Amino acid sequence: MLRLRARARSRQGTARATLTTPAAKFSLNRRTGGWVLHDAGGLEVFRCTTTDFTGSASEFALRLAEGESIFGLGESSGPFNKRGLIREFWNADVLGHASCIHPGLKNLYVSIPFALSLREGRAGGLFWHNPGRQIWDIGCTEPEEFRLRAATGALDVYLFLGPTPADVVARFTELTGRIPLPPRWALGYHQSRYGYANREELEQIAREFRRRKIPCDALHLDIHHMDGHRVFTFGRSFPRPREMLARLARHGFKAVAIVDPGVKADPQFGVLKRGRARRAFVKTRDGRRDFVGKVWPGKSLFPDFLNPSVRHWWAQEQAAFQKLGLAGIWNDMNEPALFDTPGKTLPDACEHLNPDFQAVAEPNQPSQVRSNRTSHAALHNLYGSAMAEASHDGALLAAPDRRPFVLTRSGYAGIQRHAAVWTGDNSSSWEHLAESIPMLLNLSLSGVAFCGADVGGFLGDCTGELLTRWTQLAAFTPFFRNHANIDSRRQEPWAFGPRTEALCRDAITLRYQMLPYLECLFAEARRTGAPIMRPLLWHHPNDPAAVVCDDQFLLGESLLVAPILRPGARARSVYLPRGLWFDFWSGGLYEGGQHIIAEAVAEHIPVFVRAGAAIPTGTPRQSLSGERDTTVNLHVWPHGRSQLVWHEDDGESLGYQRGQFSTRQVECVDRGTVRELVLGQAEGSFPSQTLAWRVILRCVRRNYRVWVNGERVPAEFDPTLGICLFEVPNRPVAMVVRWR
Ligand code: MIG
Repeated sequence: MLRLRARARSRQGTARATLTTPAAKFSLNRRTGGWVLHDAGGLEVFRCTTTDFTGSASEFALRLAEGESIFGLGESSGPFNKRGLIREFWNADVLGHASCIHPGLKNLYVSIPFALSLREGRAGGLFWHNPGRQIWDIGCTEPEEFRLRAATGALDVYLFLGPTPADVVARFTELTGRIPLPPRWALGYHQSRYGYANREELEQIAREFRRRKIPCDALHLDIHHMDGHRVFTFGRSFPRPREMLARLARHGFKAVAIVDPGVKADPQFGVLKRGRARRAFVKTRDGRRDFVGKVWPGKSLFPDFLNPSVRHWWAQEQAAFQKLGLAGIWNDMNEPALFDTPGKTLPDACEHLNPDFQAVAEPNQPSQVRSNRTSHAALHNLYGSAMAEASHDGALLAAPDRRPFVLTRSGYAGIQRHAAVWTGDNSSSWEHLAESIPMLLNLSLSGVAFCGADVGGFLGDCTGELLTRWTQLAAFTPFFRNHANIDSRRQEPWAFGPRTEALCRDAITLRYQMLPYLECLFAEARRTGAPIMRPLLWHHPNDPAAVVCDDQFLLGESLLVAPILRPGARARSVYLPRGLWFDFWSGGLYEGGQHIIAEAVAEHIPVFVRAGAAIPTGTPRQSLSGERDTTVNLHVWPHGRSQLVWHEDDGESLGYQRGQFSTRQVECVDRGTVRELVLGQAEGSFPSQTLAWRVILRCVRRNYRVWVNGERVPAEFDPTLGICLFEVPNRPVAMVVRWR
């Protein structure tokens, strides 16, 4: 609302106040606290019927229009459309959160009180910036009423205009921030397990990947590496960690170590001593004593990450640890999760002294948290985000020009600025495989573009078929990590025999081939806030069948992924939105705007390509460290047009933040008999490493004559593959490639 005021004409009568901008009109009834937001066309975006800020809690209610759907809300289990449900924002450790195990589960590890409303193809957004407990009754009690309540704190609400979902999310992420570019290796495949118990086991896993030629870039160290669960340590089962990490690095493996917030209450422990000396820990309700609670290390103290000097101290501690050769940090239990308190987190009355935390990215927002003393209850949902920010800072202290990789379980709106998010303890079940799709789509719509679920499922025992289908799906999700619980059966790609291994290898290899496309999508997410993994409604908000679709997703604009979600499935129904689509595997052409039946072969899941797409791909490799490709494949599909921003940078330094990247528009134009690929002039100061484009015209039946800026180049036709292939030297000038 404040943002609206900045450019608005306002009129304040006694009973009504209105704000008018070229884009919208907001009118407030001061007697009832009700308000209405209309867009420029006079259409209602939100109507608030009552507002109540008497007392310490605040509350307001919106009217739900007929056919209105509500998406976003950060991380949640259950259906994609949240209308009809009650959701709570209170970060908590929930074991096995699939809705079949926990029907009606209301809260999870990440709280993002942001709603994307969609009605008749028009989107609007709402964010209630308040990190205390919130309860949203989204048409559950009253089918046409969306009631929002917070237990503490201010009524600090932001409204975002569409008309498209992309407009809303662009504005929401303008406020809360967009993802930084991850290091390139982090886009590869990660392998984890709770826990690789010792150095030999970890090194054996690394050897197996290389021996079996399964691409892998990262190995995760769960709590077993520590000395008695003391944070930032390596215990005796991982001797000479520096040498171990260097050795893994030589074989192309980055190591990511878990870091939980609890600091063991061991008076001899350096981290504890230094933290105490700095008064770094969350206090009990009287504000004088350090709060002590139980978690993995036993009795533990909890760093007060909401305080900037504590974040700085933690960053230093982490940097010293990371300098051993750790490429990434994995923040777990940072809701924070406690074992023995009634609420399984810090008690509400615990005190934070001098909290000062910029929860939203936009400077000069009045909503920044700042005071002398605040109860934990008022700030609870920020604890995870504040820890992730400290971790991100720590990574930068350890290596000032290297892109941090931080993975977090807990967070609040804006978490994407500091960490990737994984969806915590799911289970090895088909239900949870299916549920990971709406979960990741809603997280993505809430600004968290870099997200993923534990591949294969965390709790329980996976099967070869489930692992295969999960790996085939997750190869198309932004964060791609296989992880399993301590008492689950082994879940590495080879754990279920050679057939599963081969299928998983193929899926992971395909991921590596897709890397250039993925990099473009990450760059787009950074530039505009657009999710990498998108619901169909992102590009088809006016198509009711696309809007409800929660068992398929788009990877960028061009790929439609329709995973196999049932054991033994021989086929599945796939909804293709309007337009023409190609079967990615067979090249078959389909008319969209209908459901089709796709065959479910074991080798891959159904994937479709939008007609006219251009998809850059690379050579498969075992890991992403090392030289990048000098030739980029550009697969061009017929019968349509498309646009993509090609992005290139060094993949590891922060140079891109200083403008050291290069981009160019890649446009496919269909002029009937003549087709064109227009490569815009390269922009930006990063010298392109690409020497040539290998253009692959897909689904063609004959050879073509090809011109690059008017000059003929030779092309080759492969009738069995149905492709026509030619090379275009990569020059920074604009190029028009034409074929007929
Ligand atoms: O109490 O570190 O979600 O990924 O393997 C469980 C052990 C603590 C929970 C995480 C999971 C991790 C596990 N952790």
